[in-house]
Amino acid sequence: MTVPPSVGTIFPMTARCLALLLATFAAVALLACTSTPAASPEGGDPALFAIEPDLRVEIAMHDIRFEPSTFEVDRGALVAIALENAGEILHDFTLERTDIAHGYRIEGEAAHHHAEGGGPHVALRAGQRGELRMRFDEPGEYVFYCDVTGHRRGGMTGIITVR
Ligand SMILES: [Cu+2]
Repeated sequence: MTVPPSVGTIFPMTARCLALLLATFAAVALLACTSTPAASPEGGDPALFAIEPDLRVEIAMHDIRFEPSTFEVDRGALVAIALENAGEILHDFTLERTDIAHGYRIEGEAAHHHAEGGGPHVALRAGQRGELRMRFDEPGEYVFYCDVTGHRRGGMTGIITVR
């Protein structure tokens, strides 16, 4: 003879399952929020956009090279680099040195999130434009490159000479 389960034994189990289910949904929702932060179309120091740059340079990103890949700038000058992704795939302009004063603005939706505290880095989708402003306080040669996998090794790199 089988004993039918009483209401008392069914309900606690259902409540526990429901609680577990809700907790799982909450965890998934939280994970979705933390893993995809809102990508900002601008970053760095906004004060660098409140003043006129001393030098303007236009750099096109092709598949896979920068054109031009070198330019010179005076120490202490504010340089504005107008970037355009003229290629078919995602590219970025990344400065090797991460301690350089900079600010950027991207037209349209940002390709991805830019890490807080990182150096100059502007990622652009095909056809997208952006502007990166930087000021170099020390003379020397500063390497920039595209951080998309394989691009730097493939020759997508350049040098800024600060006099
Ligand atoms: Cu690239």
